[in-house]
Amino acid sequence: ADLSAEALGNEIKSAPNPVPRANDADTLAEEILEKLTYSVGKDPIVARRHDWLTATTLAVRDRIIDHWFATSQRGYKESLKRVYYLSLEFLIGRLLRDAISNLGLDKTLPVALSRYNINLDLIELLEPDAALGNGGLGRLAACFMESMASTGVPSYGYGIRYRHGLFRQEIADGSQVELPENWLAHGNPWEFERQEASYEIGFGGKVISIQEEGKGPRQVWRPAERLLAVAYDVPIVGWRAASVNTLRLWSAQALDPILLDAFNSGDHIGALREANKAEAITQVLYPADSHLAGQELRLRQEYFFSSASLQDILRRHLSQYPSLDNLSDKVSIQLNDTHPAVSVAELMRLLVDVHGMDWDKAWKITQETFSYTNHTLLPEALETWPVHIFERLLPRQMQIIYAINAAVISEAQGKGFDGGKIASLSLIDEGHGRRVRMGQLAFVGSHAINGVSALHTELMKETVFRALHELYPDRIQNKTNGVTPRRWLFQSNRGLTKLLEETIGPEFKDNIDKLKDFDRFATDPETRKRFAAVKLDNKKRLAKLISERMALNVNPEAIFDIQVKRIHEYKRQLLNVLEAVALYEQIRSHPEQNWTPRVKIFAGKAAPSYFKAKLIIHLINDVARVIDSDPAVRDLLKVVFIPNYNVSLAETIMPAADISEQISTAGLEASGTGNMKFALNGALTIGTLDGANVEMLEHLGDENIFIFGLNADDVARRRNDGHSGRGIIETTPLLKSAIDSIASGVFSPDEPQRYRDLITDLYDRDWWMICADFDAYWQTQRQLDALWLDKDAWYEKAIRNTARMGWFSSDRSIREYAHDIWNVKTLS
Ligand code: B1H
Ligand code: IMP
Repeated sequence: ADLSAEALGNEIKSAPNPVPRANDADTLAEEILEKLTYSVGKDPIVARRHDWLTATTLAVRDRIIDHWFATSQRGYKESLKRVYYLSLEFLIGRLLRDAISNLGLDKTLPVALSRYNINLDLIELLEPDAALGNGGLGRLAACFMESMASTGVPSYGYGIRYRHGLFRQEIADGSQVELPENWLAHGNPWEFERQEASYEIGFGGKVISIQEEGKGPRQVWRPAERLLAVAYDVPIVGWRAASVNTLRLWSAQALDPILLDAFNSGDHIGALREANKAEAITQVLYPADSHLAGQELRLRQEYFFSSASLQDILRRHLSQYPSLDNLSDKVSIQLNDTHPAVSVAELMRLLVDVHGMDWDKAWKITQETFSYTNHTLLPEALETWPVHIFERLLPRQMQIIYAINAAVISEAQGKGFDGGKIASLSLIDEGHGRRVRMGQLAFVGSHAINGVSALHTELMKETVFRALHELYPDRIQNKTNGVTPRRWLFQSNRGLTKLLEETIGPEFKDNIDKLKDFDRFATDPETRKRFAAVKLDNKKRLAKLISERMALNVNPEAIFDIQVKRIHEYKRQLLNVLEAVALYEQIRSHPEQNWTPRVKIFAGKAAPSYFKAKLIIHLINDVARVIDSDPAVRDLLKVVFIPNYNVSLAETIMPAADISEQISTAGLEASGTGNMKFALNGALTIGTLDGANVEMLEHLGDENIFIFGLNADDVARRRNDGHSGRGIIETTPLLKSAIDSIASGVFSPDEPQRYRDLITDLYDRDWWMICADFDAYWQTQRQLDALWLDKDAWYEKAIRNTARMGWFSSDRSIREYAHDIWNVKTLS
């Protein structure tokens, strides 16, 4: 492969402006037919729905490409600073609806397709859901890409083109089963392979010191293994095609086998083994959310995509500017968590060893270029790597980390830091068999470090980064997360979008702050009625999906109480299911009472190796089955676990919720973004004072959100005082009875001991404060039951939720990053 900057097309300094295409249905229909015929190669009389999807995608894609070139060229012509978002995860989901809506084709395209008797709503369901991420962190990266395109931030996302994204989940006999996911099976019409944009990536080997005349020694890394990173580009189109940015995903490829020594010596099999080893790097996404896998292959993934991205960034910079001296004026690199943190050492290596820059200057440029977002404080998710693995895989980068560490430590000593503080800010953890701390590395290599909600940012300063914050008090800042209203309101809730247009007018589509105008409709009886009708419609759609996928009927008139997110102990699905069991028992023992019908809906994946999370899934399914087979209760309470939660399923679920469950143990959910999607669509939140819930409370007003339980300080204090659940269980009859039922096998008669581990945890430790918060949670749920009976009051609050959630748009987050961290202008 030709790796040189010169070989990559820098000659084109300008190009003619693309001729704008007509957007009428006739033109679109013609273009789709043309694609079907000449690109898909199908005669319309035999074309299947999938062929029509491909043809439609290609026709839409052409329109994006025109804008794409315009955006890139503007970047060059105006010498704009570019933002690079480095993330090991981009949970983008389906792209067709997004593209159609952002290009403004959502009225005409369905008409065009109807000429061929094709229904857009049906064929779009055939698009695979690109699940190149686990959960919130990956979806945030996807919302940010769309918002950067919408607000006109010249930017690139860099990540990995996993051959297999997050596993598909099935439920068999109540348990999670993981099946491989194969999103590329039918090809991917959104991507463009760029064989010409490929870079060599090395691993292992040794570092040699070369003495050059008149200069100091120069370090040269001679890797033992080498492979290629090949680029695949996906265009990301912003709202009204304001701009089109690039998501560049790297795929690993063996170096041309002819170049391999093994091949030269006739060892074909050996050469192929090398090829397989190389390609293994981008085979699969690690499926543990907020938990460190710790395998060597993961570190290889991290370095692989970091190095390829940095080489590409430097190549692009040098194609435009004479040197790297002005790199930080023209480049901002955002590290999405510590997964790309090795970039700090790699950029130093490229600047110093490869481009011959002196160390101090390189360090200054590095810090000015990088910024780092922290997404979790959970100890089990903080990335550290054994020094011996790091050293073996990345010997030069390890040397660089030692050198950086020495400088930081001497700075801290100069300021009189004691041994304890030095140990805690050091890039090397000496306590656990010597490990490299990626958080500390990302921190010291960046000029700005941010948390993802106000509470989380304060906790960062007090906990993991306490010592570094004392040393560099100006670096940590907050950037509260957001979600894109295009996907999470306009596309997924067309009924509500229409109602908004007809009440407050269409301006909110370009300025989401205008949603506030909806507030004064909260007391209007007509609007309430229409809002309720939209909600019911969305609930019917979800009910239909549940009935089709699970052969289960749910009543759309009941409260839809929904918790969808990764299954994790700290997110406390167990608290929710305990409440369901307690409610079940109450309904059984007091059938005469006027119970409010409820459907409790769960969905979410557990990491395949996370035993307790999988046990919680099993419990939810067991409870669902028992309740459903009880004729005395099943019309009043239903528990449903919908398999295989993903972005597309979320698009149907979010608009259909009456109650949104955001009940993490306070202090542990960094932000949450599902909370924002639900509230934007008019669900009422039951939640703890955690993550962005705290700021939602401020924006919504405390009468419009249902907060319960311990706060983060309470949790920390109780944990310190050796809290356990036993005493609480003994004095809380509802809780005790629910736990006893589970423990005695009421829900698992075939295996009465199945949930023993969960029960023991509650009694002995209650680490997640489930017992501690149970009563407050129960009471708050009953308050919601009562409110449901007063539909006027309910929908007034629901409407105010939608009206007041505009601030949680990811456009607002991106404008803050652009202004406070990246120093780039936005269009609006
Ligand atoms: C979040 C992760 C995460 N925080 C490690 N941390 C991973 C950590 O594969 N891994 O090794 C994967 C993911 N994900 C989430 O980020 C937070 O828990 C949410 O609270 C937050 O809303 C989201 C986006 O900031
Ligand atoms: P890259 O920056 O090399 O990845 O180029 C991506 C796209 O940017 C190209 O397809 C062009 O549309 C545009 N581009 C690249 N180089 C130039 C240039 O020198 N002037 C204007 N546009 C350019």
